[in-house]
Amino acid sequence: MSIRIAVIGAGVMGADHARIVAEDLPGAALQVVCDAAEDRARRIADAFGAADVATDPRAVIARADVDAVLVASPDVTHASLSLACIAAGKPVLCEKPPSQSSADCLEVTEAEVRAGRRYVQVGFMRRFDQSSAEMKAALLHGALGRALMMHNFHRNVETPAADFTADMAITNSAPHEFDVARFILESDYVGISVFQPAILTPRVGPVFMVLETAGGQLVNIEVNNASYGYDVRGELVGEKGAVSLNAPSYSRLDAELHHVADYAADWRPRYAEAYRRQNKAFVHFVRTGAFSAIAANAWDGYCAAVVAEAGVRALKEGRRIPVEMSPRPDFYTG
Ligand code: ISE
Repeated sequence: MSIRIAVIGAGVMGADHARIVAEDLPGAALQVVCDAAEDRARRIADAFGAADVATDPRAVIARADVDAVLVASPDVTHASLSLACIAAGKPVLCEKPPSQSSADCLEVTEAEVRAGRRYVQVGFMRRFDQSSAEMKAALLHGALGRALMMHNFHRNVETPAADFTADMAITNSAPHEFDVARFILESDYVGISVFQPAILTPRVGPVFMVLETAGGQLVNIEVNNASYGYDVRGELVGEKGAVSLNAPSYSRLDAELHHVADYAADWRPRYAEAYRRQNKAFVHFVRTGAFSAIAANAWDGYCAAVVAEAGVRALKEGRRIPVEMSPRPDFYTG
């Protein structure tokens, strides 16, 4: 029998997840699309053949015909909806970040520890991206020697929201790098410094972060609204070599003394395969109870939120801020 999934939130990511569940996820069925705006839920439900629409997420989580939940509503709702899923005993794939408040993220981990089993997979999909997987493999297999530095560029075409601020570049965009660098280097962070160039356009200007890991590495991250295309790059530099991320590119136009490759307009095409793999890992978890070794769990969500909070302070106060985390519960080791 198919795993019946409710998608909560019918915005950009909710619509994309609904499409993946309906069209690209063997063993899963799109049961309900839920959004505060019923017409928006209806549009997505009709487009992808969902069995039902709803406007009350908590009622949806409680439904007997819903086996698992995918939360893609606004960031501020993620933690409370994840808690509702844990209380209802329903596995949840929650879009990142679980909350922009580390205290809320910690509450989610505590609820899971009390429940005594994993419920929450966090949507840090870059862990499932083939280029990131190959970066991690190169490090693990010794091709690089010890890792020293990781450079990251994260350029959006435009600000993801009209009211996007430099703080949100740190709390909404950079958590992807906080998480994937921590995943690849297998080390937590101990400090973060944040800079901005003195020349800033009225749009959110670049934010440049430098993080230190407990393992002694440096990680730098540029988050920027670059206009020309969605462009994520990364390079991991080790003692003996370096490995860079390549974006998938299926063609190149050569004409009139130029060679041209396209950029995506946002993250969905760039990470299409990563989203598919992530969602498949979630369905496997729901079916078997085995949490993916690659996927981010609630503790990983907490770690990214702590770093983001320190980053916001570092920007505001213009100084390095130590990253201080609660001790990791045994529940999340191994
Ligand atoms: C957005 O919320 C995402 O999660 C995208 O993956 C990221 O690239 C973008 O910067 C965020 O704003």
